[in-house]
Amino acid sequence: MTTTRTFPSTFTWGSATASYQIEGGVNEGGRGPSIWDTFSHTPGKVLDGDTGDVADDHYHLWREDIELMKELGLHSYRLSIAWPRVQPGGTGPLNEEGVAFYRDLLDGLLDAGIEPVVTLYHWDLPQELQDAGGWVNRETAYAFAEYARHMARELGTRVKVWTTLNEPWCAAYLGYASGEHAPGHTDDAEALAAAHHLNLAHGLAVTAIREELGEEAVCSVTLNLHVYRPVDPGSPADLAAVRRAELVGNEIFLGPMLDGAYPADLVEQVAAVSDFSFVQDGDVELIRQRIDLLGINYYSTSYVRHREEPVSSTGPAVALDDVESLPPSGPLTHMGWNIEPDGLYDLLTSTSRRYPDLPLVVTENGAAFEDEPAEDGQGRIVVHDEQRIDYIARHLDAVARAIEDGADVRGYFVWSLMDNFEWAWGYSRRFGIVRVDYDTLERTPKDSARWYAEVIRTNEVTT
Ligand code: GBH
Repeated sequence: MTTTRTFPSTFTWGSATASYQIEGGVNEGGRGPSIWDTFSHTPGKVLDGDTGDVADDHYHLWREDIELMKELGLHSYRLSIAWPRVQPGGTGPLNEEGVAFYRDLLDGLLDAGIEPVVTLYHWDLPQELQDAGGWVNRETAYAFAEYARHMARELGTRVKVWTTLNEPWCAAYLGYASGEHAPGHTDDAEALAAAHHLNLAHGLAVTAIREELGEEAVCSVTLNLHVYRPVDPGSPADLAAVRRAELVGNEIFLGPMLDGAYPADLVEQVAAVSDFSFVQDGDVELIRQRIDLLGINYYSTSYVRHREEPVSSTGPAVALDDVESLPPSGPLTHMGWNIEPDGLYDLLTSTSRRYPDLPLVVTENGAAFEDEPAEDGQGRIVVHDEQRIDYIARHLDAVARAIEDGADVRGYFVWSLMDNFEWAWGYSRRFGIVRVDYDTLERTPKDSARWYAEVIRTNEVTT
């Protein structure tokens, strides 16, 4: 039995990347160092010592990459700007050559009929700002707003959709609590301060963009909202554990950004870690700005339960010593994440019910699998990535069902357009629908790319 679902005629089909993961050219065109340059060059931080020095060399090959997007028929492309490329020190003068790079790239996209969706922060903080404390320092939020203002001024005629931050959860908890990401700190109190200052950065940036561009500008933020499932749905203790996980994982961002307050039970829950004294009077008013779209990145679910004997975590879980996360089970992706399309359905329908006037966009969804490139007999490389097609198809089916059931979902962006630097996993994990050969930098569309082009062309998905 197969099911075919049709998407609304106005649905936006896209794919996504991020600057540090694809650009390379780290010492070119006046770019300054970012925390990911420092981190990836620190032995032991990234698998196999991989760095973003060359990555996909998109800095030089972007014209070819736009051709690929054209062949796919993408409506839209989600990219991020490397802050240290356009403002090397994080404050102070702009680097004209860096700004010109993005101006040319955006013009190339617009000429190809592809609408750019621009993220201002996908984790590559200028190193100089880190030297002054990074996201633990409140000043970083103000620096970010000035950078956003510059970008709005410089690129505002080319960019309609702006995203302030990508996944502040990762920037705060992986950067400052687990240390898996740059800057590699392991201090739970720092992670909470970072989360607040990222929230503040978002609000101040939205204000700055609107001051520059007026109501023309479409402002958004992208969150990796977590779907936590109770191990025993009949257990009140497990349900309470889900709530605690949601507070630290989701509500710490949704609360101030969209509801106008940090939930009281969140503040209470983290009390042993932090007194929240970094929140100043009036901050929440600065953070809570109207946004026009909410970006959601979704990959998998987590199963949690109440833990009688608290265990202190060395991972990203802050103030969750009494919440146990089960190891993922069932078929897993190459990241070790479980595959649960219904999690996306639940997330989209519940978020849309909670914020009925806020359109949603799936700004990332996709999967790493161990692709096995082969020769097609005529010397061409082929990648039969059936598992990736199956993953994306089932998640698109979930998106279509959510829309049928009333969720206001406007678009979907596959992560990722092409294989790239997968953070702490380096080049060992491939998310692309286009293969990148890291010796030759050659791009080869995988079967999933051809399949996705057909989804876009027909505006429907069959599972
Ligand atoms: C996104 O992060 C990033 O925006 C993107 O740059 C990245 O390449 C892509 O996804 C793929 O990783 O840790 O077992 O509890 C997603 C990061 C993935 C972090 C899911 C939390 C929960 C699984 N998130 N993860 S687990």
